[in-house]
Amino acid sequence: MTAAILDGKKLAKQIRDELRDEVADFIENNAEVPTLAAILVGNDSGSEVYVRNKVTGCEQVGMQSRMYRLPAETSQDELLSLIAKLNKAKDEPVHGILVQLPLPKQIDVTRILPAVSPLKDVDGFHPENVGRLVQGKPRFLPCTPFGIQQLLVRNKIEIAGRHVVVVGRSDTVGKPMALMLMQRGLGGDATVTVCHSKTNNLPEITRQADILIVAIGQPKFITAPMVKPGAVVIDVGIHRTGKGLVGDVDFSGVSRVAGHITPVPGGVGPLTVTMLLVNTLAAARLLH
Ligand code: BQF
Repeated sequence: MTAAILDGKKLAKQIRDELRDEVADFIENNAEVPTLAAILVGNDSGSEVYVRNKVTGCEQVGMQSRMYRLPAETSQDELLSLIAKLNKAKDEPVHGILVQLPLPKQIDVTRILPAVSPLKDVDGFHPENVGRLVQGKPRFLPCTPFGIQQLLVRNKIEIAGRHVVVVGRSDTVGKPMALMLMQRGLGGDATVTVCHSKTNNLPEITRQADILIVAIGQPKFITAPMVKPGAVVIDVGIHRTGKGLVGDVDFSGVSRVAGHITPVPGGVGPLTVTMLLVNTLAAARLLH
């Protein structure tokens, strides 16, 4: 068997095409351009690329963005005061605010995420928005899980009733992904198992997955024997190596057993950025 590629780049382009029309409508009806504020603290090279992808994405769909670059030695209070200013943003509109992660170590992320207005929290990381997701009334869905859910739904991959195994339990990907897929209704109704670095007999569990979602942060961690023949494999990992980007999945081995697989690059990544744009338009609507 050789797996069908789930093309995230192509779907991202399609969703951006849809968004461009919706953004144009919004501007016509509200005389205001949906605007994203992106805060980058320090100069981590990955983060630089990610923020640039987001700014470029805004341009592509006709939204505005403002980038706030703070030096690596910025204090927590300095960051909090910029966020407070953007929360208000009276004279010039800011509809969505994102603080690029990870943050330098002098800043406690658990102090920063609750400081972003929950109505502008386009990453969906504010505790109120996390709580809403848990209770089945989401406001902003976290971008990576949102993108993965769209990839499955729009490729007509059955989710309801199937066994999804999520490998990784981060607050940004694994945890919200599990919640979204176990939710009732479209894009949900799955049976979800969450595994992580301390799970015993991991291959025994991953082999039971109809849909295997991997966000464990270790290059080529999932190998062919860990995958059930015909399974759908979603690779969230991104690792820079001498031979380019690789994911958490050993693509060449796993694509021989899986039914569907996402590539790296061009799989989940472009969708993560695109769902941020979707959330920014949603934030602009929320504030009108
Ligand atoms: C692609 C991210 C880890 C930690 C913080 C396109 C992106 C990546 C890959 C991108 C990511 C990863 C982002 C590709 C944003 C995804 O073509 O494969 C886009 O920009 N991402 C982030 O903002 O923070 C992260 C991963």
